[in-house]
Amino acid sequence: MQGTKLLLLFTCCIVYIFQVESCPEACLCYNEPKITFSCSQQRLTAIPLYIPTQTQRIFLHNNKITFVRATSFASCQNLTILWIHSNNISHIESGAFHGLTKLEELDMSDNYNLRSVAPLTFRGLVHLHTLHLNRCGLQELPLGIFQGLFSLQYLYLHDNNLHFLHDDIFVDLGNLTYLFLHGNKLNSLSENVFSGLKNLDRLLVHQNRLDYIHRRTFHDLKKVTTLYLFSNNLTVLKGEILSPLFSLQYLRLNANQWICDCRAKSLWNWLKAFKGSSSELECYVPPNLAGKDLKKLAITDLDGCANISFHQMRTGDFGVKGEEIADSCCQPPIDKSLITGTNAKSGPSSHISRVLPNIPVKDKENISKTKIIGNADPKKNKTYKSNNSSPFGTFTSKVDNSLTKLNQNNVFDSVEPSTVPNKKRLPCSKKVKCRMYQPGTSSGLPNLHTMDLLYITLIFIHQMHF
Ligand SMILES: *[C@@H]1O[C@H](CO)[C@@H](O)[C@H](O)[C@H]1NC(C)=O
Ligand SMILES: *[C@@H]1O[C@H](CO)[C@@H](O)[C@H](O)[C@H]1NC(C)=O
Ligand SMILES: *[C@@H]1O[C@H](CO)[C@@H](O)[C@H](O)[C@H]1NC(C)=O
Ligand SMILES: *[C@@H]1O[C@H](CO)[C@@H](O)[C@H](O)[C@H]1NC(C)=O
Ligand SMILES: *[C@@H]1O[C@H](CO)[C@@H](O)[C@H](O)[C@H]1NC(C)=O
Ligand SMILES: *[C@@H]1O[C@H](CO)[C@@H](O)[C@H](O)[C@H]1NC(C)=O
Ligand SMILES: *[C@@H]1O[C@H](CO)[C@@H](O)[C@H](O)[C@H]1NC(C)=O
Ligand SMILES: CC(=O)N[C@H]1CO[C@H](CO)[C@@H](O)[C@@H]1O
Repeated sequence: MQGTKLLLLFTCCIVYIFQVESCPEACLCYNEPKITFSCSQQRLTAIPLYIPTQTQRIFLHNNKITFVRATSFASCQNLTILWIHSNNISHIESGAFHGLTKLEELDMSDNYNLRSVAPLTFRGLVHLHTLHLNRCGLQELPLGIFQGLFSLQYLYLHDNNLHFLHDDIFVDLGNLTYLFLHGNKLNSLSENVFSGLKNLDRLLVHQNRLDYIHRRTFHDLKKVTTLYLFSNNLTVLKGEILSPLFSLQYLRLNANQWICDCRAKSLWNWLKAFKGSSSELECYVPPNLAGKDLKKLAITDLDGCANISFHQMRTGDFGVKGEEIADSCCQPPIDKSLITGTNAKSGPSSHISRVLPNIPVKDKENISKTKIIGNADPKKNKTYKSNNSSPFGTFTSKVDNSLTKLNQNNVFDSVEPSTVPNKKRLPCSKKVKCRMYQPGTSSGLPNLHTMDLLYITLIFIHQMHF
């Protein structure tokens, strides 16, 4: 009995001494279940200078820490868990986590002002299995940032400002099972962006700005069961792109701008064969199918090629690589020359300006007319045909016909009074006046002609007079 009392007193003394000697006032230090140093929600503006070297877990979340020094955790060789989320960290000194070879979990989420991390920040964290970098205002991830993180299983990068990912950035993450990239500003997924992710199970890339996915982007993702791509700007996605996803069970593709014409056929076929569960795919164009679920259409609804503008057509077939254009049902040879060496995202005008030097004058005009067509809103004009199965998109021969029609019916005929002699129309053939015609301002042309006629008439009257 007395022995127990003595032991209790002794223990108290030891704990007291330990706390006095090594635990800052605002913090809580305890040894079970693990040696823990906890100072959360204490309005700390800096990481405590002295953290016991034997510490295995450090909790510093919900403070106002702004800075992580290279020396902050350097002595804690046995550290396995480090939570510094929900602070205001704007800088991490290079080497801050060096030597923490036992670290398993690092949570730095909700440090909105972090914005960037140095390439070597996580180097050597060979036992890290969870890394939270979500809501850190990250604008980019440097090449090699995840190099050597062979044990990583959960990587949270969502709700940042990422607009680009380097090829092979995840290539060492053979154990990764969750990759959360949603809520960023990614425009495209390149061929090798997900290389090496052979054990990935969940890939969330929704709520980005994706308008291009390379045909081989998913080539390593044979174990992915969940893929979210909803709320992006996808217009075309070939079924073949999804075919490496052998294990897929849950697929969400809703809230994109799907083009439901011949270009959607391979996706339609893939979806028919898909055994898992998938979201709706609301058609965006053509107008008569807008809002309908691609999965519920008949394959014959997808015959033909919708009459859509460059602006609407951003995905897939309009991608950076020529090969992807070649097998499209809508793209003609001329578009190849348009695309070669240009970016999928450049607008019609930049296409044209880059293409001009290599193209004979006649073709230039054809292209500038294509541009006019591209920008015009078909719904606003009488000449718009709701017959979507007509293969307008085949720009080569068909486009010239419809363009000629457009010129004849829509511009010249509606503009020129029928009484105007034919030869009066000739001066406006190519060089000067027609160039002034701007897309969407068809009223510019009639004014020009009226002015011309007026002027000619005036001169005529003038000469008659004298
Ligand atoms: C780290 O843990 C090992 C094994 O548990 C122990 O021997 C060593 O003393 C610890 N290091 C420190 C600095 O506490
Ligand atoms: C976070 O730090 C920035 C400077 O990096 C400062 O301007 C801002 O006021 C801080 N925010 C809070 C909530 O403390
Ligand atoms: C997965 O992690 C284990 C141990 O952490 C490691 O030995 C193994 O090499 C990793 N696998 C891959 C594919 O990197
Ligand atoms: C991209 O998609 C978002 C939501 O999915 C939409 O709000 C936005 O208008 C789209 N942008 C373009 C250029 O289509
Ligand atoms: C447009 O191109 C086609 C063939 O590429 C050519 O036959 C036609 O004359 C061109 N039209 C104009 C107005 O230059
Ligand atoms: C395509 O749209 C243009 C207007 O943008 C229209 O003049 C043309 O007739 C359409 N072509 C077809 C085949 O519907
Ligand atoms: C649509 O156009 C095709 C030829 O381009 C024609 O055969 C068909 O009758 C048209 N359908 C309608 C509804 O106008
Ligand atoms: C014939 C016709 O409806 N023309 C219209 C084409 O579109 C322009 C601009 O959208 C209108 O101003 C024209 O009336």
